Amino acid sequence: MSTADVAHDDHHHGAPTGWRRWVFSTNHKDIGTMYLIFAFCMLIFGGLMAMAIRAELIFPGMQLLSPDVYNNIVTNHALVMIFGAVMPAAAGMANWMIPLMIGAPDMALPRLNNLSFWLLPIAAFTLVTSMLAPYLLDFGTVDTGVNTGWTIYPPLSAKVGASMDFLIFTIHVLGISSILAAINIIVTILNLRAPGMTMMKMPLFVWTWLVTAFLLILVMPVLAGGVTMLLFDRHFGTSFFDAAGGGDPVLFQHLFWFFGHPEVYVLLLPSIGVLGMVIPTFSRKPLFGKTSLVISMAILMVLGLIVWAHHQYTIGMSLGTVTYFMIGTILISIPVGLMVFNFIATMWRGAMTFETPMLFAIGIILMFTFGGLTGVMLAVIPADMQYHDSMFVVAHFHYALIPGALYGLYAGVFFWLPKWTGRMYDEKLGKLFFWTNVGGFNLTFFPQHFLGLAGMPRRIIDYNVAFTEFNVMSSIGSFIFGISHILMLYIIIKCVKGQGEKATDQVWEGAKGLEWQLPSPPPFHTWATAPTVK
Ligand code: CU1
Repeated sequence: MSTADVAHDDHHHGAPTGWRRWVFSTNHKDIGTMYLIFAFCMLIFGGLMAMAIRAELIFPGMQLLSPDVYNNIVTNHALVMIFGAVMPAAAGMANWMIPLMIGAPDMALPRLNNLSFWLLPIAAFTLVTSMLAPYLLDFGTVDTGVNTGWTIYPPLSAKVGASMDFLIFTIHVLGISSILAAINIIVTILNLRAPGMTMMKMPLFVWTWLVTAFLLILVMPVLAGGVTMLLFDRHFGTSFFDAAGGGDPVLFQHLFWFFGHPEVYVLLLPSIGVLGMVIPTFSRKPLFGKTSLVISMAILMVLGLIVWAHHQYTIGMSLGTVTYFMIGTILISIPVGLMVFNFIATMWRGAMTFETPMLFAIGIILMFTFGGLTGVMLAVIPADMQYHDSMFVVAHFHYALIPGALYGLYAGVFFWLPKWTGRMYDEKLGKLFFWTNVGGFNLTFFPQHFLGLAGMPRRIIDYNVAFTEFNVMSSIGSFIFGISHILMLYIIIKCVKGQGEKATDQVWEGAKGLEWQLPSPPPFHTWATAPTVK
């Protein structure tokens, strides 16, 4: 039996049905689907929190929230989007596509795969418990909710009530889930490739996930260690981060950002992998310089691990130290610039068409590059002394992460929806979604650059009346941006329900002749013709 035949046997031999099919699933497609559904729910949850933030900030003064509730929402918006929406959505795509792309029958460790997913709803539950702790629990402490921001720096995080303990537990569970999923992906890629599928023949999406998985294994334990030390400081009498006991709160910042900076690449790289599939397809040309893309990624990974303290220029490091971190950070623009160049060179003189996935892909190149340029601004020490903790930083990282991570995932959803559901999505609605979403996004975050440069601090519920106009624009943009996702949900539901025209085996005519991105067994059409989800 060839690997292709095995792949079609997913649901034979008494595989569980009904709810058992999902709860006990060891099938990579079903688990991938659950990841994607979970991620979309978290996207809506995190998005509603973002809209609450923007509703509060639409005018100066306090209209809706108290400062503690506002800070609690700011913290959890970030955590939910990063750990609940982007990472699980990327993991869902990895589950669906990696075995198919390398000709494997399933993930290498299917039961571990099941565990990795089902830890997520548990983490979501403890995260919501943490959010509601101030209202539900009384452990003899005055609990404000986690009002520290997602970076949970001590000494403030050492003083928060029980909600902080729930959050630390949530981070532990999320960390276990990510590490297990990363191990599974690495083992699958290294051991389960079909004969003839050499490493350099692997599609870029598989490569990006291999690098992402290694990054996760390298940095998640550091975050877990950091929050464990914080837990010990809080309850077991240690003083890792307490100056009064001989500790140093800045140590936590180092541990956090040793995780936090590579985490940006964890969010980013799977989307770069989607670009590597989408741009050649709609340019009708092979990917330009795939080897150099893989090498760039390796360089990006190494550099990404040694630049963390650019988030901490203001803590009073020596001039030599900050200079090192500045130069390292600016060096990152070389591999990233090379990637952008490769994608543009792929499009160059191609027979391009502009279906929804391609619109998002081009949007990523334009807007993510813009976010990269403000990143270079922030990397420059004297400039950062001015921009630090301002709305400029908020604008910068949303330009990096929404195009860089979210739009790559949207491109992937529209690119692969026909494969997943067997139906073509409504192209007109897809384009409408793209334009409303991109319009809303830019209206939300572009004005925030000016707010930051003018001195509006981030993470503060109120602001000077001089900042009103740009905040009104930003809030209106965020409502357009948020509401546009109802359209995305509608488009997806239509496909899942089997409405719309049937997808062909090929789906994208532009993928014809691009065998380089397809494994020999199984051929492109076999994994399309046996979708698990009807
Ligand atoms: Cu960073």
